[in-house]
Amino acid sequence: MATYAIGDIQGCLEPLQCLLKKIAFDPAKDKLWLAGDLINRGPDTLATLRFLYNLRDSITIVLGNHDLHFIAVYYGLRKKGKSDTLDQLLIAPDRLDLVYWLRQQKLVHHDAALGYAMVHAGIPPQWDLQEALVRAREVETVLKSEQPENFLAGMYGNSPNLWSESLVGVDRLRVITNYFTRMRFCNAQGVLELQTKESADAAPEGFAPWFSFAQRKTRDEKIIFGHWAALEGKVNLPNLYALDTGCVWGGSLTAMRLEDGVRFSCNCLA
Ligand SMILES: [Mn+2]
Repeated sequence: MATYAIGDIQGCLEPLQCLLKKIAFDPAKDKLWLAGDLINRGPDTLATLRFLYNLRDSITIVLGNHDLHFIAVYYGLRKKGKSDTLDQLLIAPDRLDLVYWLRQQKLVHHDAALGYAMVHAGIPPQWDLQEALVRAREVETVLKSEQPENFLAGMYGNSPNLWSESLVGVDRLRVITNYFTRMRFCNAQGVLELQTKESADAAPEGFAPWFSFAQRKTRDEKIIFGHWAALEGKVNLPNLYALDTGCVWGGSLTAMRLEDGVRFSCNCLA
């Protein structure tokens, strides 16, 4: 029995199946952690989501920005983008089950026994793991409620760019969601910079990668994350495991076995 964490799949079913074959994944014994962005941009969004849904009892998911985007489009609260590959999924007869399943998923996962946390983009430097889990729960509660529409409609936007306990309503949920699903660069206080998407050394003036601050409160926690393909799976800092190796851009799909940190990968076609 082993637990494998896999980075951004983005609807790339063939590389996913290649990877599961390579690790000899057995859903009866093994567990799969997915770091979010399961779907969109890639060629097989619907088939990928169905494939994962059928494995759901063995899977732990944190949602990424693309997963949330799909949910918002499904509810008619957001327009499809030019590069979206959501068409088949949006008209699939089983879409209701698939959306419902996605809405039940987390933004931050922590397994104390295994000693790992997982999030799609990152955890801002001013939050310890306990606070991150509490903040994530706020969004998760709304997302799985009977009426997620108000949140989904107001989820988009780059402000506020800093968490404050005094925030209320959708502003509060938006900044939490941006930290966990979109963040790359911020400053030591946690002010977000959401424009820049290049590699870690491309930080805009006054900002740095979220994980780089010496006083980051989760620095002693092992954190698995995806979202940032330009890192190419490398962070070179302790306790950080970047797993987005850019499959949808022609890179590779990566799995890490949590018990020993060994990585496996399959190549992806551009
Ligand atoms: Mn992402």
